[in-house]
Amino acid sequence: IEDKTVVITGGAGFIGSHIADALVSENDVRVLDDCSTGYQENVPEGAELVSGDVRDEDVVSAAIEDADLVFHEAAEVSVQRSVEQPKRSNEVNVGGTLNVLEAARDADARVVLASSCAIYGVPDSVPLSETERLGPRSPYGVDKAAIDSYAEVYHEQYGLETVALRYFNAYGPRQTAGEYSGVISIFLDQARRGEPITVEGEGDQTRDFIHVSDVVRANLAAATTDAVGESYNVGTGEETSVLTLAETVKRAADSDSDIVHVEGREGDIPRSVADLSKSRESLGYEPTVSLEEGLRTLVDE
Ligand code: UD2
Repeated sequence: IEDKTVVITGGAGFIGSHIADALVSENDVRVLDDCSTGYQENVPEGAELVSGDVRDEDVVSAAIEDADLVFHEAAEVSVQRSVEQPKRSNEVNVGGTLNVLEAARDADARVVLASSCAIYGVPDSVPLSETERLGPRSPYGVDKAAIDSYAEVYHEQYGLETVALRYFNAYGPRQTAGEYSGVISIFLDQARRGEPITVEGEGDQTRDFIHVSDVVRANLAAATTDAVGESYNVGTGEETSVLTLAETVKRAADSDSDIVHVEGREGDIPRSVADLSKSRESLGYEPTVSLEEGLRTLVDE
């Protein structure tokens, strides 16, 4: 991808800033971010930062007006916060996406959107293929199911080139450890401080942990594929239990932390792992970073 005008919403955040890194040297990159959870320092040199909220239609349309390609990563990503404030979550996640899709229609730009495996909810079986029945269990999941469908409908109705990427559990540099953050950044933080690693419940719940560099690879493939108007799983196909994760993080960080069990989450998803057949076939996507390797490089940061 070169000589394009690229807009990355959420480009000061975790995943968006890594996409910006990958594109900034060969393209005009503009980041739209309100820096509510992102950081200005994450935006690479050479990229333009437009401060603004995706809920603001005028800001979004001005940012996308001359774009060839949009990566829409801006979102309220916390499942827990969506449970506390479902309306706010909808306004950011669904309303914000509609602003992006409308602006992209006007600009005739391709849109690659961040969907989520949260749209599957509690699956009948794993691995999860894209044809699995959707059954979101949180307002966040409902938001992502809606935007995943909007992407398809905008292609069918308006001929917009859209690709929805259903991210599994992403991790890597710049994922912040906090109350609302992903389990890997929390465990790593605990391991480094020598504090107890808090496994919620038995720890037999599973996830498909994908390194952010592989998420970026999937985005770059989605930006050029002919197979638009489609949704694709973006994971590794490897299923890891939370307890195994705790042990692996402890080992990778060479930590003395105890692994303790705390109360499990109500309505937690018991198993999650991606079937990558469709992504391999149509996007030519292939994950490259194993969990062990990804954790090791994260520890060395
Ligand atoms: C993640 C994403 C969410 C969505 C979803 C898709 C985050 C913060 N959330 O939700 O945006 O895309 O995936 O399914 O990235 N856990 C512990 N101890 C802790 C923290 C978590 O045991 O201190 C467990 C937790 O109970 C759960 C698992 O780790 O079983 C993963 O939790 P998470 O919050 O990282 O991610 P998830 O899958 O709920």
